[in-house]
Amino acid sequence: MAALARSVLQYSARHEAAASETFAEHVIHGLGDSQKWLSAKYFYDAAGSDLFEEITALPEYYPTRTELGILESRAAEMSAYIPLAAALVEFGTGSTRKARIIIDAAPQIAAYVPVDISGDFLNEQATELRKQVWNIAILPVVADFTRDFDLPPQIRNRPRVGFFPGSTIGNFEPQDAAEFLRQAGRILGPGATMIVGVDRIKDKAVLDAAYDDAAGVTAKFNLNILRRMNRELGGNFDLAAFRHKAFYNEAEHRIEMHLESLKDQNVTVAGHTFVFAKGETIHTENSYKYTVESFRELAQSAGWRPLATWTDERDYFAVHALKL
Ligand code: AVJ
Repeated sequence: MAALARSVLQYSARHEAAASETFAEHVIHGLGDSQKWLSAKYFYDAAGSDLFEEITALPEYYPTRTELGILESRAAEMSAYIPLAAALVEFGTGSTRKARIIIDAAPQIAAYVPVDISGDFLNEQATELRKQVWNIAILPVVADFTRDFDLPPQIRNRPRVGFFPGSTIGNFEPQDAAEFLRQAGRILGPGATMIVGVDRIKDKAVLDAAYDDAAGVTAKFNLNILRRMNRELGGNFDLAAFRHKAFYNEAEHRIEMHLESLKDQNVTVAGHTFVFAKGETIHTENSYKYTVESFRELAQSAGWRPLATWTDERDYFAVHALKL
């Protein structure tokens, strides 16, 4: 599966992050580039995951509550696209809350396969869910969902429905998003269905505020990556010497998050010293936004046929159903 391994350019901020890189290798690689950068996947240590949870409740951060609203009000319609005795396979399950809405609206689902890299967290979620939903098989898979993984043998003969909510797909470069969708299709198999949540292009002021909230929670979330490097890689970042910067780049249709150095400084991390000029940034995240049409085109380029799209009344977010 060499081609697959090569194709997995997970969460790359600007370039390709080799799938097999360790955190230390990644930091040396990313901070060594002329535009310093880090992969957004490293935000999610325990503190970062808690901060992201806090973000989802912020008044400015509309995606989570908007998507939940779409799922809650349209799940019955989505259910019509889910085959009898299907297995629902969720790519990167931070929480089972969204899948639960689909499962409750689609009693024909016979199995739920949450896939996540964090085994402890996943098993906790599975145990909780088994207490509430006892008529379906809950089969967690501990794996990096951006890489190739095997589905549990128990669902061998079941029709498959992929689920990728949260606009996590926005963290990929568009060509990597297409490659991810292609790979998801290979994992799910012929005839599969896929339900994907995608944040939409909208007014810049709304987007800017969603990623630079008044309470400063997103700033803390962004700066936490420095704290993580200090703790895990023996770094000496001074968190007060960097500031959170987030803006919608209209030409690229993406939110960019950066950490801007407030002075000329040297920082040592992972045994290497990096020079920062005042005003220089580490590019820490891209969050791509799509129109309904541009996402359908992307999906089509990856071999998926658009079946249906559900949105909210403000046209902020879209949930797409696709068929292989
Ligand atoms: C988890 C990738 C969907 O891009 O909106 C939130 C991450 N970053 N605020 C997003 C995030 C800053 C979030 N995703």
